[in-house]
This record gives sequence, structure tokens and C-alpha cells, in this order.
Amino acid sequence: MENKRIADLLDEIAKMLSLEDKPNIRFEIRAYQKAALTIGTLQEPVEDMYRKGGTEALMELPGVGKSIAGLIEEYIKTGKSSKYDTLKKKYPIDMASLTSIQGLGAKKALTLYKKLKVKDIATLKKAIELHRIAKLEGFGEKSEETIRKGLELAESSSGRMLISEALPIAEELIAKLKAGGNVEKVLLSGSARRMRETVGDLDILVISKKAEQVMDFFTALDAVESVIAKGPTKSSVRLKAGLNCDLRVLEPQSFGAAVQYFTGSKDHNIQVRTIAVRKGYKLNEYGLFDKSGKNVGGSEEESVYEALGMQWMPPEMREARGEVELALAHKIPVLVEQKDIRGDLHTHTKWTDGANTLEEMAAAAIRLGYQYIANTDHTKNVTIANGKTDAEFERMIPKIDKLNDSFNGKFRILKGVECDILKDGTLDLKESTLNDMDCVIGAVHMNTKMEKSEMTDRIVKALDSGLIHILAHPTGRIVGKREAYQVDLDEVAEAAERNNVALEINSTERMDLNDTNIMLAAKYKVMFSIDTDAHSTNDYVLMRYGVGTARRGWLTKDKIINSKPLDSLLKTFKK
Ligand code: DGT
Ligand code: CA
Ligand code: CA
Repeated sequence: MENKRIADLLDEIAKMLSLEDKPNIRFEIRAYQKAALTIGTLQEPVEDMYRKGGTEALMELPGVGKSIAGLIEEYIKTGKSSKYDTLKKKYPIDMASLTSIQGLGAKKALTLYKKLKVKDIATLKKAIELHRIAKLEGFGEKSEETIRKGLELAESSSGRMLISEALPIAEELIAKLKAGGNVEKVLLSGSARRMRETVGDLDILVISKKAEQVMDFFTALDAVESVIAKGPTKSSVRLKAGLNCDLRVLEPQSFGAAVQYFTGSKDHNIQVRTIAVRKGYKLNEYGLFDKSGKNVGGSEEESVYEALGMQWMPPEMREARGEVELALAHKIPVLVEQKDIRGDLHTHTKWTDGANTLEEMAAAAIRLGYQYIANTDHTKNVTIANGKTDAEFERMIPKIDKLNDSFNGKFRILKGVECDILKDGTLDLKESTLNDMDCVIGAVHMNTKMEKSEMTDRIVKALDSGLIHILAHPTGRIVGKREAYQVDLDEVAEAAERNNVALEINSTERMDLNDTNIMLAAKYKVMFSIDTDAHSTNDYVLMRYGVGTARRGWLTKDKIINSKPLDSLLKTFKK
């Protein structure tokens, strides 16, 4: 049994428990949430742990006490949980889907179930169409509108997959194709190569003299759920992972033009084709043809751009946002790369809502070759994340100092905090505490439904305190789940410039800032920090998606504070 299935079960139990009206239930809820987080991010299969050490071994895991260990045992043995079944009978609601919609928490979902028999997305849609939510006590017009918009947002991204889920799937397929033989070259194209934040389908290109064998091999892969189309040059399949993949087999001499074409974007291609036509060429997926009909495109993408008098540019830039003009002028910037990143400045531990200890977070960062991380746990106002007080942060200082001594100068944990920006723009911890920290992140978590001017003033006031080094997830959006809050990003960027505050590019499903907002903010003299907001050691891998997003925003290395060596980073942080 996979860890994820167990974690999902515990998560859903936690959600249902939150509907129970019992004293002290929040401790039980918290335990289930914690256990779910731990197990969801654990490398070792929980089932193996259980087989080796029984429930005793399970109880070593954070959040797992006797009753949860017993529940896991029952689930492993029978594939069922009586506690889950009992709760489910009482609350036959698709909590996971409903609560993923902005404006709809577990409590509200329960009310909708009790009053309107809403139990899943379909019945929710019906209720909205009939305007029944607006008339409910405790909801109203505004609340119905929020839920309607949340549903729209969820549907607009449905059918698309987050790049952080899609890219590993693509890479596994590519590895399989390479290992399967019969291919000379395999390359990813399409939106995944451009690192777009969501991907509609995967587009893989292959050079092979044995197209038929490659197609047979591809369509028979274990990862394939069904074959949509199969031909000698193109096949399309539905993957078990929940997205489609196109595979094209190409001739070596047209590979360059094909890679250029299928990498896209479509709008970029249209602009490039216009240049080709102007120069008397014809450009399509089969090649770049001169007046005599000779293919001058070649086997590499570079040669296609070169023949058109253009400089090659990274795929992340190809969105028709001015990159074609830059390429014609040979002024394509050298974008930041993952190897430039020297540390992660936004990380959590199990002291608040993470899954690992600080020692584990540091050890994993060292293995990645990082020079530093900032430990930035939550502050008290964020109660759901188990946020800590001034005194508790102060008490951590000597512990981190001691840990740092053990690294012999080869690695450093920056003493940090993700300090909540309160409703009125003041900060959740005292000035004296924040001054004792190396790295202060400011972040808005609560009261996000404010007027634009109010929210802007709130954030600007926080930045003007002069106590903040990084503004985390500046717009509050979550891809496909939560709309950005109303905020004037120009004013925020101006305040960031004035106060030397770096703007975060959060690499999780927040993807915040996103590519277009990065471009907007980069008009000001601001720095950026690409962070993973890691809640476990496994989350460090998300860095590549933040880097991809930074590249989509055309950022160069000198704009990224966590590309700096430790000494110069610390100098930047001195206020
Ligand atoms: P996606 O799959 O929605 O995330 O986005 P893409 O960009 O991967 O789009 P897809 O899979 O439909 O097509 C792959 C590439 O092929 C696309 O980026 C550009 C090229 N392409 C597809 N259709 C057209 C078209 O009608 N005109 C031009 N110029 N290029 C196209
Ligand atoms: Ca695609
Ligand atoms: Ca496609």
C-alpha cells in the first residue's frame, strides 16, 4: 500500500473530524493532520515499517499515537478503516473536491450538505445555478459569488496539470524511450519544455529509423492507460497519471524545425514565421525552406533561428512577449539557472507545520550542495500552522547557533521567521525579536478579502517597517485553487525597491510571483528570492519550477538574492 493512500485517508478523516462538535476535538484533528503530513512525505513505505516493527514502529512517527497506529494497521491488513467508514456514513460528502474550492471550508461544506444536499461538485454547481446558496443563512450573495468564482477557477485549470507533476512524468517516459532502444534522440517539446505553470499535454519528439518499433514500444508502456491514435509518425496516448502524451517520430534533417515548431508557443511561432516570410523563406514543422525549396533548417533548433538572423533563446522566453525583437537584435539575456542557486531562504520544520526536524532539513540541503538555508517557521497569528511566539523564537537562537557550530563553517542555517503581516499592516512579532533574526520573511496569510487599496496599504506599511528582507508569495494566489488577492503590485514593488525587500518567487503550487508579475515587478530596482517554502526535505526539488518561472520572467542571476554567496547575502540582509 502506497504512503499517499494512507496519508489521503488520514487527511480525509481530519476533515470529517473538523465537522464534529466535540470538546478537545482539535487535538485529534491536529494529530491526524500531522500524521498525514509525515506519512505523505516519508521516503520509506509505511507498510514496510509496520511489517518490520508493528504498531510500535508506527508510533515513532510524529503525530502517530496508539489509535492512529491501530487505524493504519487495520487499513494495511484489511484495506479498510472502521473509523473512516463510520464518519463517512455521517458525512457522505466529497470533502476533498469541495474544500479545494476557494471560499468553501469544511464547515461551510457541511452546512451546504445539511441544507441543500450538496455532496460533490455536480450538486454544488446545481445549487449555484438555482441561487440557493445566496438565500442560506450565513452565506448571502457575496458568499455565493465567491464560491461561483472559485468553481470557475478550478474548472479553468481542469484538464491541465501542474508543471511540477507533469515534468517528472515526462522525464520518466523519456528515460523509458531511451532505454527501449531504436531511438537516436529523444526530446521534450511543448509547454512542458517552456516550463509553463500548467501543462495541457506532453509533446515528445524522437529521431529514429525504426518508427514502427518505437510506436509499438511507446503505446505498450506500463504508464499508458489507453491509445488514442497510433500511426507511423505520430501517436497519442492517455497516461494513467491523468494526462495525454503525443509522440512524434521525425527525420534527422527536419528535427531542428520540428523542435522549434512543437516547442511553441503558438504565438511565438506565428511571429517567427512572419520573420521567415519577410526573408523569403517558408517555415513549418518539416523544415525551413529557401526559395529553391531546399531545407536549410538543419537538425538543430539553433540553426533555424540562425538562418533567420535571430539569436537562439531559452524555451521559457517563447511566449511572444518581445523575445523575437530581442533575438533579432542579438540581445537575449543570460537567464538564471538552477546551478546558480546557493540556498533556500524559505523553509519550515516540524516545530510549526513542517514534517522534518531542522537537522534533517539542513542535512538534505547540504546533500544538494547548498551553502545555506533560512529556517523560517510561522508566527503565532497563524494558529493553523502552529505559529510560535516571540519568546519561543528567541529560545531557538542558541539552538541554531549550536547546530551551526557543528557545520564547521561549511554550511549555515540563517535564523529566520515567516512573520505574519497582520490585518493593519503591523507585524506579528516584536521589532526586537525580528532584529535578532538573519532573515525575516513577511507574508500575508489571513484576512485576505480586502479592498485593493486596503491590501496594498497593508503590505506597503509592512515593507516600510524596514524589518523585512523578503516578501513571500506576494499576491496570495494558488494555481487553480485560489485567486490572487486584490493588490496594486506596482505600489508593492515600489515599496520593495525603497526598502530593499526581495520579492519571492514561490516554487510550490502557489507559483507566486508568476511570470507576468515578475516582468511587471522587474521594472523596478528590486531583487527576487526563489524559494521552495519547503515543508519537508522532499520539497527542495521544487526549486527547478521556481527557477523555470523566474526564467519565464526573463530574470538574470544578478537579480536573484539566493544566487549570492553567503557573505554577500548577509551583507544585503544587514539593514
Ligand atoms: P499545452 O499542451 O496546452 O500545455 O500547450 P502546448 O504549447 O504544448 O500546445 P500543444 O500541445 O497544443 O502544441 C505543441 C506546440 O505545437 C505548440 O506550443 C506550438 C505548436 N502548434 C500547435 N498548433 C499550432 C498552430 O496551429 N500553429 C502554430 N504555429 N503552431 C502550433
Ligand atoms: Ca502540449
Ligand atoms: Ca500536443
